[in-house]
Amino acid sequence: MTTVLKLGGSVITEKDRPETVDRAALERAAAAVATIPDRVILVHGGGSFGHHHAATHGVSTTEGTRDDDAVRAIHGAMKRLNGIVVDALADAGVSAVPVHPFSAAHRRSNGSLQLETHPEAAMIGEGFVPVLHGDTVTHEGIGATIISGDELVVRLSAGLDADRVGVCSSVPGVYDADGNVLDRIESFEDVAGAVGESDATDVTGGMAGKVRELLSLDAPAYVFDIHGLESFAAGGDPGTKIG
Ligand code: IP8
Repeated sequence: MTTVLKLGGSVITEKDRPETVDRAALERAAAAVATIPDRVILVHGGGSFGHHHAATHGVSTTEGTRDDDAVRAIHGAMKRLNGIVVDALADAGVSAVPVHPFSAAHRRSNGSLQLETHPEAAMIGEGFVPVLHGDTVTHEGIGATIISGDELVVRLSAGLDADRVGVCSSVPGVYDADGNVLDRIESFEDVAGAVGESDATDVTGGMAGKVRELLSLDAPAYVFDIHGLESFAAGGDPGTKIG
């Protein structure tokens, strides 16, 4: 069994305070990850590290930059957060190793992502837990753009033939128009009116983008918050099941 799990940036950081980690949440998440019996690939989002710098420099998944200072600022912040996450996982007993998408991926001019998953397959085969993160990536024709953790989750899940996908976010699941958590989403049309748009400093698309990308997977995906993470780790069905 292979599990791909994203820890949302808004879960492990304090999103309104630049470059501030939510230690309690990160340690809780790391302890839960340590209990997952499957082979695991982790991805984490940008939270108050990446999004802050991306917004400052006007960079998004489609708005590129050729300003190398901007690339270093965004990538550097994400590497700092990745180091903190990897260390917390290691302290919890997880064989975590860092993987930086900027050095492993790029976009073609049409926006399609080029990312080999053989290195991650080899890592999990050897017992390591690769930990990737939302990042900036070179984008042919427009310099560099942002790659979201959600896009990485989708690519890794497909490339590694994942059996289960988890997205631990700041909300307990995907809400319907009345504010109730949906148990299951089988098509985007079911929820298009309810999932809304992203907030101002989230440059990668918020819940609508997540749902769209997760629906494209063969494996079942779950969106849940930190309170659902232990259940997901134990094989349960927390939050909203997508697909
Ligand atoms: O928080 C975005 O990743 P996400 C990462 O998963 C950056 O959307 C660099 C803004």
